[in-house]
Amino acid sequence: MTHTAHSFNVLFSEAGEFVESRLQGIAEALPAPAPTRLRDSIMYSLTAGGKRLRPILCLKAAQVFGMGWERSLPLALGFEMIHTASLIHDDLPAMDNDVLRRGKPTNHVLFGESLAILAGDALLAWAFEYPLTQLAGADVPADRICEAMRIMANACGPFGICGGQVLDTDPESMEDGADFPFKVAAQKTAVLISACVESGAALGGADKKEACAFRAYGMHLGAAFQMVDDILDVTSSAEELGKTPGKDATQNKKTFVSLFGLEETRSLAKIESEKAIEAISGIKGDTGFFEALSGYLVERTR
Ligand code: GRG
Repeated sequence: MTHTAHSFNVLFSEAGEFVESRLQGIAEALPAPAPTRLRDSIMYSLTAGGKRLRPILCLKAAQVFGMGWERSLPLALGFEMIHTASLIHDDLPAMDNDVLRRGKPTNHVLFGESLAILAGDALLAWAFEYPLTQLAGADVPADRICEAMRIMANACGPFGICGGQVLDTDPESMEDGADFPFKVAAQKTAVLISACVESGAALGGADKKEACAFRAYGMHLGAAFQMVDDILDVTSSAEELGKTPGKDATQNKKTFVSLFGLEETRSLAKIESEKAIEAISGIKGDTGFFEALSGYLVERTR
C-alpha cells in the first residue's frame, strides 16, 4: 500500500504513541531491590522523549509477517533501552561531553557520572532480560526468540555500536579516505537500526531470505539516517534538535558533511533511501510503511 505524507505521519504517530504509553508503564517492571536512584536515572532517560524510531521499526517489521504489536512489544522496548543506554554513555564527559539530550539536561548532569554509567550498563542488561522473560511467557516460539536476540546482541557489540563509537571517537582509529564515514555510520548507527527491522521480522515469522532483505533495508536506511544526522548537526538549532548542534566540527569528526559537503550528502542520503526501498521490493507482505519511512527520514528536520 502506498502512503501520502499525511497517512504516513498518522501511522508513525500511532506506533510512537503506543511505544510511549508502554514505556511510561514499564517503571513498574523495575521494582525494589533496584535502588531508587538507579531507577530514577534509568527512567529519566527512557521517558525523556525522542522519536522512538527503533521500537517503531521493530513493531512494524513483525507486523508485516502477521505478529501484532502486543506480542512484539517487549523486543521493541528492548531496542529503545539499548538506544537510550548508548545515548547516556555517548553524552558522558569521556565521550561527547554533552549537556543537552532530547531537549533536557543529560543524565550525568542530573545524576552524576557514576550513576549515568551504571544506568547505561543496567539498561543494556535489562534490554535483554526484559524481552527474554516477556516473550517466553507470551508463548512465542523459542527459535524465533533466539534468532531475534542474537541479532540484537550483535548490534550492541564490537561489530555494532561499540565498534562504531570507537571509530567515531578514538583519534587513533580514524582513517583517511572517502569510505570512512560510511564505515562509521554502518557500525555506529545502521547496525542497530537494521537489527530492529531484521529481528522484528524474524520474531514475526519471516524466513531467512525475508529477514535478510529487511537487514539490507535497515543498513541503507541507517546510512541515510546518519547522513541526515550529520546535515542537521550543521543546519539545525538546539531547540529543533533537542541536542547541541555543531559538535561534529568542534570535535573534528570525519562526517559525511565534512568530507562531501551538504549538497553531496543530501544526494547520498537519497541514494541510500532508494536502495533501502529496493532491498524489500520482493517482500510479499505490506511494506508500504517502510517505503514511506525511507523517504520521510531523508526529509526529517529533527
Ligand atoms: C552502552 C549500548 C551501549 C553502547 C556504548 C556510546 C556507544 C557505545 C554508542 C553510541 C553510538 C551513537 C551515539 C550513535 C548515534 C546514533 C544516532 C544517530 C542517534 C540519534 O538517534 P535519534 O535521532 O535520537 O533517533 P532520538 O532522541 O530521537 O531517539
